[in-house]
Amino acid sequence: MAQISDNIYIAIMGGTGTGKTSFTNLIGGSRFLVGNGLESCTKHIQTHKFIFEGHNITLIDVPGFDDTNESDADILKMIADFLASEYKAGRQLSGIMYLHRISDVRMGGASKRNFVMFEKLCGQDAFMNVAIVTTRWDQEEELVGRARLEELKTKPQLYKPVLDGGGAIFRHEQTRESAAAILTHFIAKASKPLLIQYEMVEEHKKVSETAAGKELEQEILKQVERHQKEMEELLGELKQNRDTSELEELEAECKSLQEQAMHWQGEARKLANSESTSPTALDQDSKAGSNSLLAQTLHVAATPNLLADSDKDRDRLDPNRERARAKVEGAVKYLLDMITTVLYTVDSLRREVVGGNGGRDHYR
Ligand SMILES: Nc1nc2c(ncn2[C@@H]2O[C@H](COP(=O)(O)OP(=O)(O)OP(=O)(O)O)[C@@H](O)[C@H]2O)c(=O)[nH]1
Ligand SMILES: [Mg+2]
Repeated sequence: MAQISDNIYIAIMGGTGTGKTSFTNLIGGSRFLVGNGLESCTKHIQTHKFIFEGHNITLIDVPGFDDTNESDADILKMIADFLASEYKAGRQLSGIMYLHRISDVRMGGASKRNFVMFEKLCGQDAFMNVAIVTTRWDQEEELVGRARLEELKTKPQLYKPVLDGGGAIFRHEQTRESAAAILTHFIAKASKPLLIQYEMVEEHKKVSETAAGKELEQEILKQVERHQKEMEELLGELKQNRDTSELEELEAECKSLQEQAMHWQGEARKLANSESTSPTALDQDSKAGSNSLLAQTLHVAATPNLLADSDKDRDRLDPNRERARAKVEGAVKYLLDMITTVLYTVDSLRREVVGGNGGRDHYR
């Protein structure tokens, strides 16, 4: 019988539905639930230990960031805490797999964002322990798949930096053999801490102060600014053409934007205060029973320094972090103010219609 010689820890990351859990089930014999729809399936980190060619292997199945229903801040906190405690316990990673569906026509939006977060979690020094693993070859024509693989390998905005940093790329055919080749690759590797492990354990940083935390904060700001632009356009249209035929539609759009603003506000707040997940002002407001959209928006916009209130360790923050945080806070507030302005305008237009001017679609 082969001798069990060592403990090897390998994390599996990547977007939802890329086959992370399927990989663990295939090579490790686990029976974890795999997804069968568009919704992400694995919500929590799950580990599976087994013996492979005389080695004690632990595969760590890590949820991705690209699920719209989940909070990225919560996922980051979960991953960061897990990796930090593994590092403290002396369980260092020998490898990190990043799964990618070769059948994906483009790598945009959520996939790109997920990969950027992955890069920030790992840090360049750990790239040599990364393996990009392409899946779903059965769903793509061979030649198309090969051309796409070439693009993934050579484009600087795709996987080139990881490969240049010493990372490997594998083709996983959903067979035991291809999975075994990947594990064998890692067995020979010396373990290496990830950037986030170093930042959290050695540098005692909070999640929001890590490279991944800052990246998420930038992403929140980007999203809020995108919504501000949408709101500006809406406001512009409303001022130019006081069209009363689409008030319902406009209000629905405001509601959707308000929900988005609340989501990002909640994300920023969770990230800023990663020790607790206190409810957003909207949560509190709806619990208070107020159901008017305008009343809710006014209430939340008027809540001062939402992020600052929730931060118990403010003294420890450096001025740059303070500035970045204040910028997100200000951007959310500005967006809420714009929503309020549109809702006021909608309200006054509606009153004019009810007051006797109704029936005409356009009027000044
Ligand atoms: N055709 C095909 N299907 C695959 C392949 N790999 C995984 N799948 C299927 O894709 C679906 C999602 O696979 P999972 O293993 O659950 O993916 P995951 O990355 O764990 O997804 P989340 O837990 O949602 O993040 C399942 O129905 C799998 O059977 C593959 O190479 N080819
Ligand atoms: Mg899964």
